[in-house]
Amino acid sequence: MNAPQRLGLYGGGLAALFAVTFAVAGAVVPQASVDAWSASAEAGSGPDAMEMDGTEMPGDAGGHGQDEAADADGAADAHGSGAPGPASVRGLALEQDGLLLSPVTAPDEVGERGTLSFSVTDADGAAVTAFETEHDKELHLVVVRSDGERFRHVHPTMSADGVWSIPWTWAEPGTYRVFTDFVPAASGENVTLSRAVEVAGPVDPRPAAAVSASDTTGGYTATLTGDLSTDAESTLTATVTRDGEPVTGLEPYLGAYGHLVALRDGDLAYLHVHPEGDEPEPGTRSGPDVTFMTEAPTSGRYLLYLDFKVDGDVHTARFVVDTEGRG
Ligand SMILES: [Cu+2]
Repeated sequence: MNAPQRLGLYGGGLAALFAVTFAVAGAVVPQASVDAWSASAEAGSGPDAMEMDGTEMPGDAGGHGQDEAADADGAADAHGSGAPGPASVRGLALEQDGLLLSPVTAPDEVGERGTLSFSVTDADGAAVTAFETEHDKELHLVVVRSDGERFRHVHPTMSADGVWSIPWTWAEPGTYRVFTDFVPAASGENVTLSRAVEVAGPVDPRPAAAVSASDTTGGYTATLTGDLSTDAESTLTATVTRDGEPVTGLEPYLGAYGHLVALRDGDLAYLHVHPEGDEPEPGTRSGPDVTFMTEAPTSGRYLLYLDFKVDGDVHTARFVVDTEGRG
């Protein structure tokens, strides 16, 4: 197939796909999310290439946006016009660097116990089985509803043939974004792939996220200080307290004393965040502060999720932050 024909097919497929998406999810997905996911798909990936035969890749030019995003960490790598800002935008497509996220299998209905599973495939359609350990795990799975609710960050296990799975139950209906964050051994470069998954049922989406730098969960209060900047990497510090007293018993979790996931409100673009400081030794304790470095790709509102571990339990606090700086 030549390029124009192929593009035509993708175009038709996309039009049909989004028509269905609107019909199914129009009531539950913020329009901004749909627009952004659509724009992302048009810019970068053929969402249905994978289902057809697992081998047909988007055209060479098609993945350009993702390439730039992936390279953005590497500074002066010029890809010509339309280069995004210095911060990387990830996770808006099921393809990056020639790797594809397979369709996600999960329970069909709310409350149904089952398994969530998927694989990562290479350009030949073969499942990738060699991953590097990053933040203590070979693959991080983040699942969140399009309105930022029902966040989960978990770690599935991989079978010998490259199928990742984890026991799964949906607590509420809605449109979910399923992110996989990993480093394939072949490239050593971090990749974030995602897909949307629909869970049928009536949805009562949360109102627009209000800015909030503090959250209480499981008796612990986490408060975020520092500015999220579009101009440069900046430092964000989460401080954990209980009954007003600083918590100094934070346990190592995922190679740090906490793990932060940052998503752009509206399209759930996935930011790269890294903890500051050396990896803690097992058995050590820290707190009440945990410090992270990140940079926002655009001005606007971001949803931040902090996982921290105390007395063997992992808690997740959510913050809603607007960027500082230009814009
Ligand atoms: Cu993880």
